[in-house]
Amino acid sequence: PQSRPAGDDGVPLVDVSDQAPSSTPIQTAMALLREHGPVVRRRRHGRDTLIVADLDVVTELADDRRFAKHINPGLENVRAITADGLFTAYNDEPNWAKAHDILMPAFALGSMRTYHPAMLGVCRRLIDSWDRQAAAGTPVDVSGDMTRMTLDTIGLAGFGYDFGSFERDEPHPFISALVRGLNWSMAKVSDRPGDDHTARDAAFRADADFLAGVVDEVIEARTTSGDTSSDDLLGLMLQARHPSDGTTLDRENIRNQVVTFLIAGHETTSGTLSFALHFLLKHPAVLRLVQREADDLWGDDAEPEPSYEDIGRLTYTRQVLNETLRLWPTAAAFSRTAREDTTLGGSIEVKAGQDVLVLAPMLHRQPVWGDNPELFDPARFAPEAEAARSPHAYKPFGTGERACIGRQFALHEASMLLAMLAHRYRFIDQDDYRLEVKETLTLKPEGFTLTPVPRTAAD
Ligand code: MNH
Repeated sequence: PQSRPAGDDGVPLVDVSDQAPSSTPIQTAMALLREHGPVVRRRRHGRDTLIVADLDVVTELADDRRFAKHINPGLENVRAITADGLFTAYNDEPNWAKAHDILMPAFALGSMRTYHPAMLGVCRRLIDSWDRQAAAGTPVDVSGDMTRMTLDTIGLAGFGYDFGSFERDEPHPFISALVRGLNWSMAKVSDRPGDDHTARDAAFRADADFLAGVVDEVIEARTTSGDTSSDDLLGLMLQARHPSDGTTLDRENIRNQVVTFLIAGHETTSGTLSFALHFLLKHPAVLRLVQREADDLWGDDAEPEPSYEDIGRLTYTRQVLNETLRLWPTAAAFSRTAREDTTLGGSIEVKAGQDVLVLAPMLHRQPVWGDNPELFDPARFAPEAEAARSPHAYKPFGTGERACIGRQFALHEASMLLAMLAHRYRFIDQDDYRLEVKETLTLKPEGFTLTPVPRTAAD
């Protein structure tokens, strides 16, 4: 890349037009910031993107009065699948506020009580599968199994639909199409002007139509069943009327929301669980503490029945997940846009409508995290440590009114599974696994396996 010294505003400009499209754009951007500092202007084919990780700059960007969510080129491409669903809606699209208002109560902490039994059922599916592998002494495909688990969870808890992922060797066809669709959205961002992508784009259209068709069947099954309960996301969307105007969401928007939840609700959480298991495998003392916490709740009960309340008591397990999302926030970047012409960081001019990319993995490695930010240490999330730190130093769930709606859902599901796994198994690192981070639209450990061994009284 062509790097020029800092301009008048002190921001290094790096032209990457001559670089081949990267299959790891987040890690490539991380390397750029490691080399040039926490604020960089990246130029590609004449288009500039300001990429930031500096705490003061991110603190300014988090002010919803000055900045708002920006639908960046990647999300713009995802709109071909999810249109005005919550995640990809423009701020001023009426269906954003409408769906947000209708769905918020379904994501409040207390609502996890409703999803808890479905989540627990799916944890048991995973454990049954690991028990079989443990008996055979074969390693488990961690990312594959975490994806099976989170997909079945959002399907059952959200829509009463069973993907039956543990009965399949290959991913569910819906997921294969989804993954190809998301890869298309990501790859398209680095298209070079003039290249011909007709065949690729046609294949994408076929996948997008297939996804819509599957979701329409799920909705159709519910509406023809005569089931008018509203205790899951689908029921709520079909029944709930907006508090102020009394209307419901239209059918096409419901389809966009269902696809949105299936995308947003499973890859991110599954990546988080996979990274967390990687860290537990490499940090036996941390694993011990998670086991202690689980043992305190469930003793040596081989088939514990975690209650909804138990999950709130898994405070150390929660710290492990927080620290995992510090080092590898699985939805690694989000974009902000200026509402008016303004100045960032004292000298960087930003025009109204201009976008700024926040690179969370680098924000999470800034000096506010101490002088050894690469070290995995869940004590960083002890209550006193958290209280002493700026809330803007940590943004794995985005920021402001467009922050993640599913945070409690993800953390409830993930802490339950992690604690249940630590309670039941020790983990053998049979391949001396070295972390390699694979990027789709989200991050996950590539080729990560471990061998679970049921714990005995001596463990
Ligand atoms: Mn989630 C938005 C990260 C789990 C549903 N999510 C976001 C954003 C981040 C994010 C970051 C903001 C993106 C942006 O500003 O452009 N989400 C995560 C992570 C996990 C996660 C790291 C798991 C760990 N998300 C979930 C789950 C669900 C979900 C689980 C649903 C069941 N997330 C959403 C939705 C949005 C979102 C919906 C969009 C919210 C909005 O804009 O109103």
